Amino acid sequence: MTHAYIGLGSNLDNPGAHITRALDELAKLPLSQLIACSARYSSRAVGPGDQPDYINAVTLINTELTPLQLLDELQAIEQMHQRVRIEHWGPRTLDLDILLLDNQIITNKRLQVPHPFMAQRNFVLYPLADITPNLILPCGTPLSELLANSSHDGLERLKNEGASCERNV
Ligand code: ROI
Repeated sequence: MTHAYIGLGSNLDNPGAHITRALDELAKLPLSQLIACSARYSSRAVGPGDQPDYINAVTLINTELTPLQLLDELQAIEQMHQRVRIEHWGPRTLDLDILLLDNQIITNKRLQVPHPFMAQRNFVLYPLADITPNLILPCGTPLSELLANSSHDGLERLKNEGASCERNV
């Protein structure tokens, strides 16, 4: 059984609705249980051009899927949201990122864990801290240390509505 933290992001076609649906779909993943959801956040887009703001959240699941099986399942959910990759780091209906899998370090051509950019992204760090404030990353760095060096700029905590989670925070 692996603890998997998954980042959710959307900035197209009613992002809040995509996040709500994705949470329901994550709750139905095979061999897995949804354990906790962060609050939702509105966040200024990181990336090229003038993109709409994102809605971001993080969930924690327990899973018996292998890392690549989990990745396949997440990509299938993204496809159900008509995810189209128009441009690198461009706007998207739904992005599901594997952030952490226990203390595993994975460098595979399809999957890198921990997520390579998570430490620089406030829209990942703050929701993670909602779920597990005392989290230590596989490299030994406490999440609290990353948060202390992370700006709150462009990030707004929203009310958590409609999430299908046993433990909303
Ligand atoms: N920017 C924000 N604010 N939130 C995201 O989820 C997000 N996802 C991305 C890129 C395009 C890097 N920018 C983002 O993949």
